[in-house]
Amino acid sequence: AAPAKPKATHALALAPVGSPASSVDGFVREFLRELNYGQGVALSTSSVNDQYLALARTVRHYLMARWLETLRRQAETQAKGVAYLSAEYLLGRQLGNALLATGLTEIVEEGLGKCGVDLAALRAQEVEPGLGNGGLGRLAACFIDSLATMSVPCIGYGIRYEYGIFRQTFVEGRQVEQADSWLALGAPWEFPHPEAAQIVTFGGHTEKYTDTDGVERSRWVAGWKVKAIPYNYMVPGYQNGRVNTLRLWRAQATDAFDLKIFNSGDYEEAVRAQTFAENISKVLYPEDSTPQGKELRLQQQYFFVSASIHDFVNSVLPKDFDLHKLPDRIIFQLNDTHPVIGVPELMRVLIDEKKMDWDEAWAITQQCFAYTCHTLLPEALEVWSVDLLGRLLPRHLEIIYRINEEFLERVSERFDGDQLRVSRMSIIAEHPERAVRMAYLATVAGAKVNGVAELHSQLLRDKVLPDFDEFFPGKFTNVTNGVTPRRFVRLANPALSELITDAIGVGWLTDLERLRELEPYAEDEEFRDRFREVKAHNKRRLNRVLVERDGFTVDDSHLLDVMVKRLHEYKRQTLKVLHIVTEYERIISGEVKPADITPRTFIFGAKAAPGYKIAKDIIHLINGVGAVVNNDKRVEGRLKVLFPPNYNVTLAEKVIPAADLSEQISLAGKEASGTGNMKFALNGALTIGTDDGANIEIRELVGDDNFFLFGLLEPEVEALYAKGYVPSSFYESDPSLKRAIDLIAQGAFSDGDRDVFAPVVGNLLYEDRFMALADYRAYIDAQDKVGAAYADTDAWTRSAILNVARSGFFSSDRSMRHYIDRIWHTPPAF
Ligand code: Z16
Repeated sequence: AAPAKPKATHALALAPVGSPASSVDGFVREFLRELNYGQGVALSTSSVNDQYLALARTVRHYLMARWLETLRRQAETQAKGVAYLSAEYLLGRQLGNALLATGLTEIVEEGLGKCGVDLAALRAQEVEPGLGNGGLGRLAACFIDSLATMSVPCIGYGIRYEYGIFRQTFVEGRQVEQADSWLALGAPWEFPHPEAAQIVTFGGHTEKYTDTDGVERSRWVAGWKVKAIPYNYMVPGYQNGRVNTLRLWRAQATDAFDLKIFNSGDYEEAVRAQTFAENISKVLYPEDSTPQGKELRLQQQYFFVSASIHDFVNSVLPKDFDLHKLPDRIIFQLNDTHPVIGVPELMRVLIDEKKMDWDEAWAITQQCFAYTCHTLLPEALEVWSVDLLGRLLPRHLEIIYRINEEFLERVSERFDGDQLRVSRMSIIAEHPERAVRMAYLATVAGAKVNGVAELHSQLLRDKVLPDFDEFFPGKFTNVTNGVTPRRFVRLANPALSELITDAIGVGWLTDLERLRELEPYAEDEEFRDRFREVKAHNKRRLNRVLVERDGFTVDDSHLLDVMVKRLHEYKRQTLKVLHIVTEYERIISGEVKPADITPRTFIFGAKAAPGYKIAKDIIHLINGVGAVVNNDKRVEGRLKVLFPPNYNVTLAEKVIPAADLSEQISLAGKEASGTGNMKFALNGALTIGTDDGANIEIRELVGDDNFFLFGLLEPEVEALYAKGYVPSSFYESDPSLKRAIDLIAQGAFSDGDRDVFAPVVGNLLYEDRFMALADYRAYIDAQDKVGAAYADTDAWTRSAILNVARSGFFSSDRSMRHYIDRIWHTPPAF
């Protein structure tokens, strides 16, 4: 059954006994108490950070009674819930969301005002927890927000990295990474519970023994261990009285440093074990989509998954819980392959620790996991060498071997000893080295496997795992991603939110399909004026942020053309650069007069994985192009290229609401879904995009007239690869492409130095894995249409309004409803 619509009741009516009074004076009292007694400072001498910490703690008090009540009811009802297992949560700032969830924003603003404190300044003081890379981590954050808002029991499990995604700076246009010390000024949102630590073991060997019941068993004699300390975070629903939990683990040494060695003077040796253990949760791996097979990464994965499963089985569940009923109580959702080691871990817990027999344990395990795949890139599908896995987790390797053996036996039986098929489907790859294919393990163990957009799910089924689809009919499914409208519409775009509410009333924030009611307003001239004023307002707001942050200015008369996402070749930031260079070349060659083009500001935001050389070169190139274009008098200020460093959730919340044009230009078939694309459409930007990922669904919904489609289709991409793709032939046959590439090659954006960008140029001409040159002509033509369309202000605004009105589908509440109904079977609890 479809879960009931969450109620958007006003928070004031819900304040339970024991929570601070929801009045301005009540708030002021609480705030000053936190400042004086919590921070130990007087208002008159307090720093902005003191005030921020005191405010955060005050706001969190308002959620406390609801959190405790949620936990109490969960313990009482034992309702089925979700354990979301994710190595990443890209949460964004917490204060604004907590204020929105409690409905306290106005009271707080007024109360702080009485103290002479500016809420905006305190908001700006928060350092966002950047515990994720990009789409996958942000998706996890959106999903837990939606589950809390829909009153569905969920516990998010992950890692409390001491350092999140690196802080990006540019030095002479090149990316330089800095450690992200997000905890340095205090962590007011977390609740550490060292007393509830779990022990996680690694290494050693396995041995056979005869148990007291006479049964032959395997046991793991581990070589070393670390402590996992849980840090709890509140996940408040939107004004519905529910607060779920996010539990992130920190690694700590089981023993304090060796005092004897310390006293002997060898200080480094004395803390060696400590340093080693604590490295496990030290820093987030900065790879998006292309993980590195590093041992520490596998340690991180097992560390958080093992701690989480033990925590759930031994601490969350009641003492007398019958583990045969585990599937009625929990579903572990695997966010990509990162937590898939949880499959053999649950088997080990059930068999070795709870003494279940194999078949029983396997039947339970298969009902307790579901797996979401987020990519198709072969280099992104995680594989762990048998050598490493056997060294770090010998018992798990044994279990994986047996799962594989029994699985392949069934395959062989079903397909008459078809050995080719058996080796294709083996969880263990033999080449180039023996290795465990984590996606296969997840697929065999998971009750369901889903992709993240229609096209992606279809390709997953047809191209990546066709044998498995045949073997497990009904296991594969699609759930198109979504984004939370609380953060990405209400918090990020208050002006648009107010306009929407004025038009269609309240309630849409938890029932986003209601945005459809805006459709008729596209024809309303006054509404269009107000809509345009909202955009202009958001551009001015962005201007203020960028002036202060980077010294950049944004002109609100310019078309704001935005490409923000991780730097990756498949996403094709180079194609965007080729467009900008083409426009620039048209001007300096005299082909067009600056006054005749639509003035545009291009905004980039992108971090490159520190070891991804070509991606870093592309960042350098964008900055090089910007430096030249922005300073060339001949351009007359009609083109501007801005690349604010350190794009993150906080900046996204300012950039997206200001955008006119959303760049979603990945090579067809390569972007699993994209979620930025949804945020832009919901904020009234038009998309220029390929037939890829969720772009396809966006276009179907908003309509062809309100979307700029270009480029090869996925089957055409495949055909071109098959036929043999020669990028230089496009360069030779398209003079405008040739001029753009030649400008870069000749050093026009590197002070005449032809070497600096030679790797980028060479890559494009002689490799171009993602066919930027093949799509260049179509892209330029589509961009010319964009420029012309923007000149018709009324028609553009109509399209922008229709983008908002028709994008309600992309609420993560809808994604969650699909998971709940088709995969998890976890109805709202209360
Ligand atoms: C990631 O962010 C994604 C895929 C992946 O394998 C690893 C990481 Cl860290 C992204 C996809 O690239 C993107 O298309 C998708 O929208 C997002 O995951 C959420 O599903």
